[in-house]
Amino acid sequence: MRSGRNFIMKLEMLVSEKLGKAISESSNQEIYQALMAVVQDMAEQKESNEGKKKVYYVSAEFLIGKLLSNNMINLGIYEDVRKMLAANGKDICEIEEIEAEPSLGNGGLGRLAACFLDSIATLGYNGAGIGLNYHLGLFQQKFADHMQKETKNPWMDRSGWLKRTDVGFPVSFGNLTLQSVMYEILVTGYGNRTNKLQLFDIDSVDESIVQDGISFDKKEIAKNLTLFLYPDDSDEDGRKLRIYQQYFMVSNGAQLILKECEARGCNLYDLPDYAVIQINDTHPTMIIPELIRLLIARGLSVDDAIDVVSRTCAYTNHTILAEALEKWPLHYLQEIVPQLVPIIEILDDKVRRKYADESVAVIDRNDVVHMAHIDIHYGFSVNGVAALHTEILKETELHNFYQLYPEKFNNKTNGITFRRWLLHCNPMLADQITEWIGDGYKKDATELKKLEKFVEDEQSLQNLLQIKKENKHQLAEYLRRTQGIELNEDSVFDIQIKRLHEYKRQQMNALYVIYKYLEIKSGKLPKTPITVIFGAKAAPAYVIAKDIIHLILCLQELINHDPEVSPYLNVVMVENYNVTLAEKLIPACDISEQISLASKEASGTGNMKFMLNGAVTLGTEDGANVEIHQFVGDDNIYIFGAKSDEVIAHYEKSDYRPSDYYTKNPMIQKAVEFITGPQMMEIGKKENLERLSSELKNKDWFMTFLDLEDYIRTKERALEDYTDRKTWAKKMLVNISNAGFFSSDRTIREYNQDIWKLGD
Ligand code: GLG
Repeated sequence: MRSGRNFIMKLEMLVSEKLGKAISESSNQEIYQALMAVVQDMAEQKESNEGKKKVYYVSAEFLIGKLLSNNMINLGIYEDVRKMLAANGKDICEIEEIEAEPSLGNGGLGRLAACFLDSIATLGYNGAGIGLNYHLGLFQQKFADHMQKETKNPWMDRSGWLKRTDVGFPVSFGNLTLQSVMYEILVTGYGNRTNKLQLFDIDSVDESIVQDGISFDKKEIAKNLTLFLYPDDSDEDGRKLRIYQQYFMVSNGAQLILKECEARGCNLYDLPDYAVIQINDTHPTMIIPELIRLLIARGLSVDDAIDVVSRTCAYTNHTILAEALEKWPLHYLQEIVPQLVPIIEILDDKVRRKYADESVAVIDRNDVVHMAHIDIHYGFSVNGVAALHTEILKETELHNFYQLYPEKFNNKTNGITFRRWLLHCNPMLADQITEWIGDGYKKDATELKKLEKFVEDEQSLQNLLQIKKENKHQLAEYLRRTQGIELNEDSVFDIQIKRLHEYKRQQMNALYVIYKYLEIKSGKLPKTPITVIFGAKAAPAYVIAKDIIHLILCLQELINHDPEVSPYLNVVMVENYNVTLAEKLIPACDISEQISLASKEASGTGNMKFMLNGAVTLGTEDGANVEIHQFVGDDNIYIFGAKSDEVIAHYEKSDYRPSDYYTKNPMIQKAVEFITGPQMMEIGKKENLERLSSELKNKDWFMTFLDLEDYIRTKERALEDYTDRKTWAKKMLVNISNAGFFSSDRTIREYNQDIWKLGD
């Protein structure tokens, strides 16, 4: 049993044993390794749920973040380890920094998968994640000449959590067969059980084939298969490589699932009693035909195999953007996975016999395979990730499918793990909350509601402001040390951190910055200085997204060096935005920018993390912002812009013309012209700035100009309100106290109740 001093002494003994010497005489690197080993041992001792039925969460991404501290929190030893290290003259924060963040994800979809693994383990469910082990991960972002440059991110040498197993399977492609090897990362739940993230790989991967940033020979499959997450798919070889990766992931997953279920007594016909497979977006869709193929090979009839698989698989849709709803030319599949083609043809044929509607076909008239259509016809559940998103799927994007299968559609509003996104990243706030309402909220997040009774209490509000101030200070220190960035700690921190995409509209925020710059130049000074902070990676082949980064970096250069403006306005773009940076930025945020074009952001999860940490949202009625708005009420959120109905109507009628707004509104005109004006041209590159400006003026596919005026007005109102510190602190508190719904524990309970039905 653990108890105060005794436990700390025991910890010290365990760690020194691993070190083979005293902690005080060891380097941080050595201590990191030793602590990791101790944590692994403790995690392994936790039992895992070996119940009959198991959920397999199959996903191309798991953006798990650093593991040491998070695991120590979940094991309940963090505080004791901190004290033990301090007594030996060591700082836990410095040791945390040794660890490299696993680079196995890109954005919200991957981070959601990681939060889900945490909650599945915490709730004691029998489950595992299945994915790929990308050696060089998603690229690492560097800035040079005000541009994004990509380099490889060899995270594995500096992490250490991956354990090689002796499990592996043969995976055959049209022209080669590869033998896989499975790696595991333990997932420790909060005070509960341990599950596993199982990542497949091959031994023949050759990191040395990567030259010049992130380019490599895309045809050398045996050497490149698991090098990168989302290799550039702007050419055919890149697209084919993605199919190789996806099939490799699901064939391994399918073989593992069947092996495990058979070992637990499954006779294959009763597979749905032993397994439920959650297909995370369309990347793992081929698991459906692959499982059917494997079951037929084990003696099931085609119809039985299809029936069994259809009752085992469930699909989550994360976006309505066409680019993410994957479609593969049949001839690619014929070349890479010929064994699946006859099965996909049967799946198509069955659909065609039943439904005349061409729009729901699996293989369309141009011989293109629609992956999401396979999921919907041959899975038993289709869920969206926020209430509005699910409604849009039902009423618009997947309406024809909804009419066929209304019973399959359901909503599961996303959530986040409060262990990482409060207890770990904001210990000061977590301690304060515990002091106010006890620590029941750590297990039952809805208890945060109890905080509302402090909303009229001066001292409590003061404390909250003080914590925010301290977190801003810590962020400033961190960014100074790691990126050489200077922040004005007395300014409002207005933060937009997320992947770079036109629909998320970082360009709109950049236009606000230009507006504000011009205002200040004309003598209208803000009452409180403002720092607009961005963090975002752009996909390497996404030209306009990279142009937007260029614009932001040029603005940063111009504004921060302008002595007239920089005391009032600063722009900061952090380099290589990742989970580790998010953990520092979110607790320090005042205004959370969630400004996607309504209907386009399926949910967003950053919005929830900010809310939980006492930032106030400035956002559109999009994704989970809608639900945040409902919880906190009009006074505690800043909502602006067109609603999703209006936006969808514009798309349907194709009647949105950016020029209508641009020519009529001098303020928009001035801001847009600034992009290609002399000051920007002096700093930036003509080609990029002109391309971006012309894209906005002529296309503006995500309707920046439609919302720009309202955005600026609303942001100004928020900044004005910020000056009344007490009223602002109330808004912060209301946000924190209403964040409970957005715990991923709630989301996972719902998945289990409605979809997985795991039992105990
Ligand atoms: C998607 C969406 C986000 C969503 C996330 C998790 O774009 O809105 O929050 O999945 O469901 N590709 C993504 O990151």
